[in-house]
Amino acid sequence: MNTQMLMETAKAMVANDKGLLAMDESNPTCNKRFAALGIPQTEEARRAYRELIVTTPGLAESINGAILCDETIWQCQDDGTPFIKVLINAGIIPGIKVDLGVKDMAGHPGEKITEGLDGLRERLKKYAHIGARFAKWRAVITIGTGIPSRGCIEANANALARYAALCQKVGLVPIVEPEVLMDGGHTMEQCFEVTERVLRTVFNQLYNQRVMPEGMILKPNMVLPGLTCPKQETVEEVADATVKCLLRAVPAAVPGITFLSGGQSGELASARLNAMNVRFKSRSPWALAFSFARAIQQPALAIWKGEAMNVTAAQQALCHRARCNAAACRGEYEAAMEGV
Ligand code: 5MM
Repeated sequence: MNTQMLMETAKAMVANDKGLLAMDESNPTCNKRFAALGIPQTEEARRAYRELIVTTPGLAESINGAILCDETIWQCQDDGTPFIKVLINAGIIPGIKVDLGVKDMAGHPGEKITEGLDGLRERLKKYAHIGARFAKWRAVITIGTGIPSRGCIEANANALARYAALCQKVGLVPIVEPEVLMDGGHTMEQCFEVTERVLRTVFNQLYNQRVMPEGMILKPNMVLPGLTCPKQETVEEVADATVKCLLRAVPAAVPGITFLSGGQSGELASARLNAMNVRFKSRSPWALAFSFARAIQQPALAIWKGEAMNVTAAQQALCHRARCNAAACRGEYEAAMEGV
């Protein structure tokens, strides 16, 4: 394991108050987003959309790294240049989503387990060989009646830790993504309790599997009330609860925390991340940054609609959301930035 290289890559992923762009939707997820906007669900449409993203002028001013999926990492832009090379030339570190998706967990009604450990070490070597510098694996935890169960949390945490250990062995920085879903009517307090329990279990497992915390990135959910909970806390209350929960469970040796957006609107995700940095940046042990997919991409996708003539406007929208989130990493985002 090249510990120095892992530490340098992890630091670079959250350096200079910038974050990560998640563009790693699996084909079914990408197709779902396309279908909602009437965009054809073809390999060529997905390639054209990803070309729009990676060729966005100025993206590297706000984004340190981009997470690709397996289909995208082997694709090229129109002139034949591989996307991975386009990103590296732009100064953006390429990474790869390596889990094989979530499946119903046997014996655990309503709960999910992430698959993809079989054959992972060979796949990781191939990705590292073509230039990927980090990887990502997502586990999904649902809050509901009697769930999450201990069995579900422990199995997912163990898979995350085994994935992370394999990544570090081949020199890839693992992004560890345990997502407590926003769906449901649970309170913010319930989300806090579950998120703390999940993170403590994940870091125990990471320790057991000898994962070096300095050479990884955590991608958690923010601590939020469920989408249908009648009480929706303020931006500041969410920021306080999220950082309090992370301070309890995440070692200070981890260089960066890059949040997922999980279905929040772009504006709310930026505002909440901003509030965390306004209130805690000077005393936070880790960089507090972003690794959003929908909260960066959604406006651009809605403008593009699969039409070549909309590419420039869509790229401007993408760049705008990326800039808003970089401003949030500095604690300088304000609502007035929207609508510009
Ligand atoms: C939670 O999803 C991750 C962050 O995206 P949002 O900011 O939109 O919540 C995202 O990286 C996700 O893991 C990928 O989109 C891949 O998901 P699928 O389900 O397509 O594998």
